[in-house]
Amino acid sequence: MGISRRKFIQISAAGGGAAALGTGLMTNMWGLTPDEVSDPKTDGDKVVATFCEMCFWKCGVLAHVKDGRVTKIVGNPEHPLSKGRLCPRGTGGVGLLYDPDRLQRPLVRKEARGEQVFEEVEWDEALDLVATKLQGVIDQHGPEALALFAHGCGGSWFTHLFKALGSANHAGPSYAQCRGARESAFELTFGAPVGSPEVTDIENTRVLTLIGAHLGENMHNTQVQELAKAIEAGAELVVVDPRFSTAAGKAKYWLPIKPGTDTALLLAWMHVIVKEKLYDQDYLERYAVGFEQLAAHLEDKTPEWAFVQTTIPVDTIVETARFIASRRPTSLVHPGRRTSWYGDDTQRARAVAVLNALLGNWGRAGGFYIPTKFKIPKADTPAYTLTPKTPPDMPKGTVYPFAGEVLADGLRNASLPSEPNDYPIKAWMVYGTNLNQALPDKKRTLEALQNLDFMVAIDVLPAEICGWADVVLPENTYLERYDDLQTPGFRTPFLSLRQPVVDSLYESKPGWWIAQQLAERMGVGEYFPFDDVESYLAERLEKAGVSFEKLKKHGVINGKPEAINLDEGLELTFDTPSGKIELFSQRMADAGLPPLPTFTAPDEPGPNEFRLLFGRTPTHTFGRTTNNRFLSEIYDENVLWLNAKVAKELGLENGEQVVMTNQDGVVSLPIKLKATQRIRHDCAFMVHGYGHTAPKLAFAFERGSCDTDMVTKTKIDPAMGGTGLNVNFVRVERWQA
Ligand SMILES: Nc1nc2c(c(=O)[nH]1)N[C@H]1C(S)=C(S)[C@@H](COP(=O)(O)OP(=O)(O)OC[C@H]3O[C@@H](n4cnc5c(=O)[nH]c(N)nc54)[C@H](O)[C@@H]3O)O[C@H]1N2
Ligand SMILES: Nc1nc2c(c(=O)[nH]1)N[C@H]1C(S)=C(S)[C@@H](COP(=O)(O)OP(=O)(O)OC[C@H]3O[C@@H](n4cnc5c(=O)[nH]c(N)nc54)[C@H](O)[C@@H]3O)O[C@H]1N2
Ligand code: SF4
Ligand SMILES: [Mo]
Repeated sequence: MGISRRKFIQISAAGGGAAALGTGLMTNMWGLTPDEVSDPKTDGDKVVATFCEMCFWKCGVLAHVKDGRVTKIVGNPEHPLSKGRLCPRGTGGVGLLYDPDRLQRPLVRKEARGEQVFEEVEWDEALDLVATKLQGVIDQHGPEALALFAHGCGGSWFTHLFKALGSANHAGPSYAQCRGARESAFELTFGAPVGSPEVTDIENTRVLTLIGAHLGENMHNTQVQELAKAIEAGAELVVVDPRFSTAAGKAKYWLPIKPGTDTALLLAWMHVIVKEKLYDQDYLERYAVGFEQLAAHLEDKTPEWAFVQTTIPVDTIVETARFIASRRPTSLVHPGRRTSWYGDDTQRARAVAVLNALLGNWGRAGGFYIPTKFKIPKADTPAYTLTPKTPPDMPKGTVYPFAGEVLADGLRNASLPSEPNDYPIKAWMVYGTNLNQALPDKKRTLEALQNLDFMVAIDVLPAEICGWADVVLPENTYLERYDDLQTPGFRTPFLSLRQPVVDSLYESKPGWWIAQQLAERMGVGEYFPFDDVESYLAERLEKAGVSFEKLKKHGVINGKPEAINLDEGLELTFDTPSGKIELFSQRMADAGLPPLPTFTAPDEPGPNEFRLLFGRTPTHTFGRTTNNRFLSEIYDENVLWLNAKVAKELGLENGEQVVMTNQDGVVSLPIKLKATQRIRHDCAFMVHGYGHTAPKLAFAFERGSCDTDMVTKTKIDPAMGGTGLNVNFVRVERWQA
């Protein structure tokens, strides 16, 4: 029996309301009418170098401007992350700048929270209100009752503000919901995180093993360019994925593993490599500790044992283990990025780290490089004087011994009146993160939102999170503002600048200005001691002896390359307690956790249930671009992948609308079925970021379906508190309108 949409709306907890979100949003001067859209080949009379924020990779771009409008965005050839090329989303930044649904003026809530009825106000009124409300919470409960959720490089202004106010509660979904487990595992093993950009030397590798990391769909520009180069130079791929991904299409081996069993495969690979002595003995003797314990631990992790867990045939396990070892050290097992999968993710990521160590590739060409960084002194701002109190289950605390950052879901949970909290959080500031789609367990997010004393959202679009705010502040898009200087660790040191390409549209304002205005109103103005951001940046650049004018012109300043691996003469050091690579982790043992990578079997789906998996499409970033008309010309709605044979057994046709019901009875928005042989029989797959319920996202509203609706269950990683998201099961049925 199918399930109707009417039923969905009753079940859905999301505030529906068709009420207007500010009247100003109804009319706008930048509708994407054909005569206003430039031919994408139109050169500008002015070209401005800045960097992209369509995702978090920060590629250098050149924006062409004609008659005050951006006509096209291309890659900056001087910028090491883009090398003159962009991914589709980078090119599609114009569609964000001129999105007709953009937030235009500050909004203040008029009716009950979540009803989405707002009134436009002047900036002064909005800022006064935010400052008064946040100060009220501080006065009554202390600064630890404030939480900042932020994602994106403009978030740094608000983190600074929060530190000045004495709150340590800053988190983004990019840790516990994303790469946290990987970072903890690599820290524990090599004494350093993988970081972003990942320190993977893909370009020089000759065997690249991808464990789920779906490069090519996961479109991080530099990595994909390097992958293309490596393949051209003869590199071969081993792709482990329950789904025949784009990368699997280029692979020598595709291993359609049973989801959640990768650690068993990794252990069996290591079993073969150790048994057959295919590892790098010299490297391990010199740089690693714990080999004996590892070898003993691997004794019974045979390919036969792993076959039962993974469904990968014994011969294939042995053959791929030998193949991976055959090209060491130019053999790289990619650490992945979103590792928030099954709740035992630090163990899996440790297995990946230890396998890489056996291949002797850390600090070697074709493996992992040791990043270098451009050093820029900080501006003269006062030291933070308040020592923030921190709840134990959030930052580097006692509950999750290896949590390197605050957990975003931890801050949310500490805001729930229904759960006992030593540190109840009373007010949120949400910058550039749509928590309704980014955090698992939406019901809890909504409960927290409904019970806050105050919530302010700073965004560029009327996303779901804005509908729950008391005040909504419209930020400039990245093409209209300055942000702080960027100096990420990379192969070569570089410094890049974000600067405005065109004037601010509407009444939107840059983040630095919003943070400064709030700081002044809340008595911490001395932390933003500059008239405008240009003088702040000029001060930092002057201290570093870098010309601001030159940086403005080029968008990037490249430093002198330094040695980044052994092959270039670098000496390797490891910031671990032993000073070596820790195959056996005494720190894990001391924390009562398995010191050698350990496999835990995943729960099994029930009859007619499929494990719900999700990922990316090259043309979109999460839910933040799904309202972008330009990018949606290419991909405008997600689909649900289901094995073709299984679909047939269920009587479902390719292309028809279906709905999912998860293990907790939650029903999804309808979604088109993609019946395909490219996925195993026991799982379903969809692209994240669709199924928006914010009515003012006029294009994306109810387009496709939202994976987060189905993620009502998580498994928590005991090492670092990450939320395993791939632990939900769905049934799939025909949708009846
Ligand atoms: N179910 C599920 N959950 C997930 C994931 C998943 O695949 N499935 N992925 C996880 C991962 S890997 C990550 S990293 C996180 C990502 O989580 P988020 O970073 O929260 O991603 P988005 O949901 O796209 O929300 C971004 C918000 O920022 C706004 N925005 C865009 N540009 C700007 C800007 O310049 N300034 C301001 N102020 N706002 C801006 C957008 O309008 C949008 O509201 O989600 C995690 N959560
Ligand atoms: N175009 C685009 N690119 C992006 C992003 C984006 O939004 N859009 N987001 C960026 C960000 S912040 C992140 S974190 C990354 C996320 O990109 P990844 O780190 O690559 O993402 P995941 O969501 O972990 O992986 C999804 C893949 O893992 C497979 N998979 C699922 N379960 C299992 C399993 O149990 N075992 C194995 N072996 N495979 C499995 C899925 O079939 C899918 O192919 O992408 C980045 N790049
Ligand atoms: S990878 Fe694409 S979206 Fe991300 S910063 Fe680079 S060009 Fe922009
Ligand atoms: Mo992520």
